[in-house]
Amino acid sequence: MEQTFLMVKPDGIQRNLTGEIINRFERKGFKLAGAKLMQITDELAKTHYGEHKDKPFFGELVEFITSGPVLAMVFEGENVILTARDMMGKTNPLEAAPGTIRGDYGMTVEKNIIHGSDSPESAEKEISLFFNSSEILDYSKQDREWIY
Ligand code: DAT
Ligand code: MG
Repeated sequence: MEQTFLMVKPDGIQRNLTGEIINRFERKGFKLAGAKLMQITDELAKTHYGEHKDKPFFGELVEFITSGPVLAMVFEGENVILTARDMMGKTNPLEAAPGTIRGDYGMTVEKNIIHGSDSPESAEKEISLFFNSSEILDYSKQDREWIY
């Protein structure tokens, strides 16, 4: 089953949106396969956001993502990568549709609450960057037959 990497950013944690965010993905029907609260190091932040290293906002992005704890998560389900991106909404919360996480709770592109992998390649890379294989759990869940 497809897996994606999702992360509640420091602003989401500080604003008490963690439970709300987990709730949305759980209720949709996705299955939590891994989760941990962590303080991202400067090195991990730079690797994770490597594709943006030449952008003018890179420094501030690294500073922000390391400014407090984040909740790193792996969610699993059919088409979870693209569906989770849709549920997050556009990068700029002011352009994100109501009903999406960023559309409902965000105001600025710098503090946009959540990260999510944007492709199968980035999902695989990001999951292995943040999690050891022993931290991703393969378990049966009784609701599956009512979801699929
Ligand atoms: P996304 O997080 O939707 O995948 P992205 O990969 O283009 O967006 O950018 C990564 C993060 O960088 C984004 O969540 C917030 C920040 N960012 C993007 N564009 C920005 C901009 N123009 N100014 C400031 N921060 C920006
Ligand atoms: Mg991105």
